[in-house]
Amino acid sequence: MEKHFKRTTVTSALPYANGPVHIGHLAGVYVPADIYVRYLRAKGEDVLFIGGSDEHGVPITIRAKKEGCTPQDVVDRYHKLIKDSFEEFGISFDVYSRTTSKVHEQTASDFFRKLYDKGEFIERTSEQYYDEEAGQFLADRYIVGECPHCHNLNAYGDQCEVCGTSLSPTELINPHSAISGSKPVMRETKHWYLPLDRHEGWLRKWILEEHKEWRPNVYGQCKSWLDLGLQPRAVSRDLDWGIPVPVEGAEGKVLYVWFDAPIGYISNTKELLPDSWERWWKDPETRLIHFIGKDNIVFHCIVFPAMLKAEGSYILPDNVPANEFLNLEGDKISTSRNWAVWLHEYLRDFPGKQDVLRYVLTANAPETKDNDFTWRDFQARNNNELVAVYGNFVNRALVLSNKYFDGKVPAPGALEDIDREVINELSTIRDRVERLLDAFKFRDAQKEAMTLARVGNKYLADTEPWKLAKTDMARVATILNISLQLVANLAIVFEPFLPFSTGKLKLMLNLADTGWSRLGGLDLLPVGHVLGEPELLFEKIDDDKINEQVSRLEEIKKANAEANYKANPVRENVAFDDFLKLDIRVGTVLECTKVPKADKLLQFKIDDGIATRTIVSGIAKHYAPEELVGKQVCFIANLPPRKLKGIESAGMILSAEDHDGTLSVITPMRQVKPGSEVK
Ligand code: B3M
Ligand code: ZN
Repeated sequence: MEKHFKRTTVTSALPYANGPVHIGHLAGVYVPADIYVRYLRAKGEDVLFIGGSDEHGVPITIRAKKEGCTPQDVVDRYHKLIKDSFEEFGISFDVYSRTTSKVHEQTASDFFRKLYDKGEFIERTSEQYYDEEAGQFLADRYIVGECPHCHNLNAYGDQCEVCGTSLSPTELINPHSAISGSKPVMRETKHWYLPLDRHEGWLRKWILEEHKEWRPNVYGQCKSWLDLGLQPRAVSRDLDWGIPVPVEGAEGKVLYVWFDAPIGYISNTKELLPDSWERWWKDPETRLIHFIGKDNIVFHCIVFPAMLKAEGSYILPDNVPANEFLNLEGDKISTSRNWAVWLHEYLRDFPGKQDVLRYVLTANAPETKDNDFTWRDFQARNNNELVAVYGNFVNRALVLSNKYFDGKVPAPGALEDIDREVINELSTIRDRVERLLDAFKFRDAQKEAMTLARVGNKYLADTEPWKLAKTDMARVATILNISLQLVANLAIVFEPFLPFSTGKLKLMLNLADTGWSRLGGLDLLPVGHVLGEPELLFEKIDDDKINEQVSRLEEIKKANAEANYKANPVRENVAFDDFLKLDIRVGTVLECTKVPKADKLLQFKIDDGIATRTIVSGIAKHYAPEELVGKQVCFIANLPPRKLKGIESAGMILSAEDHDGTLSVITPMRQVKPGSEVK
């Protein structure tokens, strides 16, 4: 049975305040969240939309160091930029605050303290690298050294990007600090851990049994985490940027950014509603929904719920509609490679066209799989859908009403079949769109709305009222009355998706109130109602504008390719005989599975022509194991075997590494016999 809720708390991921936001953020999190919230508000439901900037974490401190300013300077700058971008795109937060706010520091600190007092943490002492020159402990990523496997001199403390092996900093040969360059020393340090293993039982039941309705990507990710077994997670760090751990003897330690950030949702609610915030977080009749991207699933579905449960007085999320990623012109969006469409730049190049981007991003929403944004598609959707269908219909209905009825809504007469078809279509629109929005299927919901505009456009094209004007004014009145009612319905159904154009349309219709419940009605505009001035709702985008964007991206691509070559210059020549020493062969993948407790490793069983060979490879982030079964791969057959996570690996699978670090397994162009040599 459907549970009844009194109100809904909607959160959207708090973006890191160390860079501007781009179309990927908008498509994956903020536009869908905003559509949902606007829809609930239009229905008259009680809803709160919480946003804010995530202002802690190591990357912010690194950025500050690089720029020679303080972390506070960095977050001040980007918090403002991000907040402005959201406002300009109509993301209708009830509150947009930040994790450096006083309220948040207090809230997060109290939250930690409560869990600490309840005995919900465990304490562990471990040895970690310490940079004596910089006077700080080093996060794994900030230790560099020689890879013990392939001898790349610039391997990171968590991974060698050349051979793909997961590392821990203690495995590096000749480690040094990426901050000062000095040789770090080992120091003991104590941290607090959230023992997720203790929570595994109820999490399994709650997610795997009680939330089967979650999106398959979300449910699947949770299941695979749970099946691997949960481990305690450190919730503190040795760092001088963040919220101090509120416990004696914790000097120099702060809350881990992923501990304090989700509490930010609560703090920001508190900041907005100091007296009634608890209702939005603790009342079982409140429904909590987290909008996030797929890289945040584990934190919102496992870690944060465990924190809330441990605290004891909070509700848990009812749904976490996480999206996959949006690519740009076929490539992964990347801040460091400047491969992105930044929101502030879009607005500079396409002023006033916020809705066009909202529309295109929803039409291509990465709801079930990664999706692609291309400028050609952007142009086509604007010109062929918004302008040619929606805009055209609205314009014709209004201009004709002006021309024949002096800008007043005419009275309808007897209905014909073609009218009834349109009215039928209208009578089911509300149901269809609601069903989709309630299921977080924004892309299909918007498609339904556009279908209604198509129906209107076709209706006018088929009935041709401009031809009837000389002979049958009563018929023209009926057609235009129905058309105008359709236009008014479009103003309701598109409001969550296209708020700016809807505002404009309402002015043109002189329509003040549009509750969602009136959607589907034929009486939105009473007979005799005086319409406003018609204007163009959308305008065509010409080739020049698009070509500019495409060539900008081409230049960035070229610059990135050059930079990549510079960073990875072709190595010095080797003797041909040395090359011949390498025995590279083709094998067929018989089995492929994840290696437990190693998020980067896959274990292969490979038919190498004479036997079945086990190879472990660090490509788990790039492939799902089932994708590789049955495929042919190339591997080095004569490397000495080595143990990885206790598994003996006999060889190395070859992959190509893209500029962004994405790995692609090398495979022969035609099927060959397993064991064939590569030369
Ligand atoms: N700042 C990560 C991200 O922007 C992180 C989200 C926090 S949500 C509480 O993807
Ligand atoms: Zn290596």
